[in-house]
Amino acid sequence: MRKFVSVLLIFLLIFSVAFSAKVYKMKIGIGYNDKSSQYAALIYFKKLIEKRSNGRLQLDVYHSSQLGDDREMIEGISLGTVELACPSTAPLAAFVPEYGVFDLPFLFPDEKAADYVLDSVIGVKLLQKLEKINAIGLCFWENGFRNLTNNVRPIKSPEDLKGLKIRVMQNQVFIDTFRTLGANPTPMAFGELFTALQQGVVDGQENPWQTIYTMKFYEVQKYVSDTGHAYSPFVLMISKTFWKKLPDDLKKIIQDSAIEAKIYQRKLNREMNKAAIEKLKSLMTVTFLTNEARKDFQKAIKPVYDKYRSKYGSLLDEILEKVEEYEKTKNE
Ligand code: KDG
Repeated sequence: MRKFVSVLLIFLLIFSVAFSAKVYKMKIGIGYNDKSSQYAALIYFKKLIEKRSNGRLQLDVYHSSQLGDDREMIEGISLGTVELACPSTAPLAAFVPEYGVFDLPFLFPDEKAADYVLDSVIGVKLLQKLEKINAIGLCFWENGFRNLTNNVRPIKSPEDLKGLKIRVMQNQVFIDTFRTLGANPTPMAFGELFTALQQGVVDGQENPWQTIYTMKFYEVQKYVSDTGHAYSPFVLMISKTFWKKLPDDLKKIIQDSAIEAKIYQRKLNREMNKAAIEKLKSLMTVTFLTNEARKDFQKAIKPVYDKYRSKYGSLLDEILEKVEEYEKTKNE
């Protein structure tokens, strides 16, 4: 009898180890390369989840659009063919229109204001809207404030943009903004951008400092201006098809690690942006806008706000109120 019980116990032990050791494999693809803060943070996230789950969670990270661009990654999440994605909010607006609100120019005065809004209930509600595309929104990371590069002339005022062909993300707010400024906006996937700049298909593009540096856009662009005209958040999301299969302890590991990696990513992103400005000074002609020129840009894009005010309605009001609240707390 004793022998039977011990054999049974051994059997149960082997069975439970085998059962609990089920491995959940995930992949994620991004447009940026392996020099970006986004890639570094995904590796940080990968290490956290793999260690905390004792290898039950495994993540493969693909950079440089190897799995496709933001849009394809979002589609992959919907279909359940990729497990994770981290796109900019701009292409996401084609699937969940509310996300287009972040592309309104000069919405946030600085990065901390963006954190204040995105980490508030406004952000939580927006993440919940991703259920519509079969996704669970984990949290917001940062792509950052976007600056304008081109190959024709230094941009010192809105007039300088007239007639320039500028690649923009695939998003109507960006198209309207650049059209309003007199440029010729050309929506294009990120993976095609370097070659388009090199071959002169477009005159310019807009992206954060560290993107201009790490993607080597300075090799094919002469001028950059610190327009900081829009702030792009990244959204870290996971396919609901995959999420439903996960045991609760692994869900918790993913959620907690995503937040920890967010803190790491935002900090690194800001440091890398600062460092990139310094490096770009010797590689391109860098123009810093005067306060007056910045105001001229803000005035020139006013029609874009007027057009989208009714579309984004109370969401835009809520964001603007929150930004005001942030300004007050900042000055206290
Ligand atoms: O990995 C990030 C890219 O896929 C994309 O979001 C970059 O801002 C971007 C752009 O201009 O397309």
